[in-house]
Amino acid sequence: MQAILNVLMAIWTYFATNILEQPAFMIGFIVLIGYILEKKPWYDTISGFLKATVGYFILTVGSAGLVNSFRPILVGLRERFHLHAMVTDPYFGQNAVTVGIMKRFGRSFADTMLLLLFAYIINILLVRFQKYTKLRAVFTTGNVQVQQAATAFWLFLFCFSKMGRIEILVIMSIVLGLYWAVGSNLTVGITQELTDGAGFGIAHQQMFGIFIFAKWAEWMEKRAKTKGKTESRRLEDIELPGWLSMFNDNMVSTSILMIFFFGIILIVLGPSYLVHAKFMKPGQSFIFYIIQTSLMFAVYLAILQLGVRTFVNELTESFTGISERWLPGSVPGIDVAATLGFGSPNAATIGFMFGALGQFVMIGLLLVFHSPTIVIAGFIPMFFDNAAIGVFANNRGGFKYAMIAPFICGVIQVAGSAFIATWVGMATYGGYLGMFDWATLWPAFTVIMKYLGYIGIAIVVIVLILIPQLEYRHDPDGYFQIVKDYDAWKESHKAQADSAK
Ligand code: ASC
Repeated sequence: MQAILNVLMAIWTYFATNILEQPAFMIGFIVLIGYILEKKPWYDTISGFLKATVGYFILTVGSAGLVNSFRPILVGLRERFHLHAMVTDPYFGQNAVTVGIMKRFGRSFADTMLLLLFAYIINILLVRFQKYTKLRAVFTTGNVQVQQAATAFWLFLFCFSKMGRIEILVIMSIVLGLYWAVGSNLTVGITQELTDGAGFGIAHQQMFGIFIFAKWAEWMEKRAKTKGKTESRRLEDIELPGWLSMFNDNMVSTSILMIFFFGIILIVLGPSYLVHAKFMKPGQSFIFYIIQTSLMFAVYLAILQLGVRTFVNELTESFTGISERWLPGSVPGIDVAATLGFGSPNAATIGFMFGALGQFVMIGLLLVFHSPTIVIAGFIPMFFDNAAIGVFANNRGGFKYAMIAPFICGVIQVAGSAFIATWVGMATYGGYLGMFDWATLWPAFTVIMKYLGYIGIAIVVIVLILIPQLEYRHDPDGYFQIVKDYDAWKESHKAQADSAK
């Protein structure tokens, strides 16, 4: 028996580390299997697999390029000013858990693979029994699942430090599996509308945030319209006149905005620090260093968007194979970066800038009020959360919300992360995940579970289960149609909207 279990575990570990945690292969294999089920010719199947995998790898090159170039610059602020500060970044957070969990709770983090397995199975079962659960999305971004499992492990141990290994594993798997399924499901409708039916949802770390800000923008805009105010147009519908027209071009606007944005940060860091920290070569021109660094932002953003264009069609076409056979009415949840290839490309840049502004304002407040934890804004939450929220808020409400929503998000990201990381003791280990859901929803779960114990767990589970039910009730006819037949959904939705006018 033990031997069989060991073999199964080895197979799972192989799958998890090589495929699940490498979303490019995960998406590639989903396309491969989808085309096989659709009985496509073998050469189309192989082409689809390669295009999807290569496309996703291109997306990863873009997003890793952004992270690797700009994270050190922001983290540099900590070193330059000798701050004892915690960095909000999923990898710093994961590191803090790996280092701290033994010291703080006397537990090792070796069960992550099991946690991933159970939570993943729960996610798939929830979608399989969709008739009852109303859940439509399977999480496929394994790299972020590991970070979330690590953070959740700490939060659960903080609430239930005496709980045994198995109990905690079971409870965590249920809550995390539900969070993945429910969060990703929340994004399905708005992502279908943004992408005009590309057939995916988001599987990342700000799914609740995106849903809330998208709906908020839509609601605010509707309310403004009924009051007869002028509408907030979408960024892509605005044609700037005269010299401002240069901002109509996404590559140009991103470059200019980033030269200002990173220019200021790099000047604050100063050339001597930059040379000392090996960012700049001795003797290199500071001005050209600033320009080049800032322009790389536009380069990586363009790469990221190329990646999205490369794989999305394959994914859209092939997933019907899987959904028809195995998981009817479902879509895959994928990396949030994929949404940055849709809507207005300028919305991503603007969302990032305003999110950063919100984060800096909140960091200023932490300093002014002598918060026990000072936050250094990590690049990943600053960019990926706010860029995506900018894209969605612009798509549903208009350009005003592409600024306001990320600004509010930035403030909350820093405040929520500082609160939770200080309270549960992760701040001491230098990092916290920092993305929107982990600065809001998960701290709320933690408060509920810490004070209400098992009843708290029950409340969290029930709330998560109820969310898709409420969504379904809101629109029982369109709820599954929007994934099964987007064009038909669009037709009937348009007819409804017209008759409401
Ligand atoms: C994360 C994380 C990353 C990025 C990436 C964005 O949360 O861990 O590596 O965002 O997924 O494309």
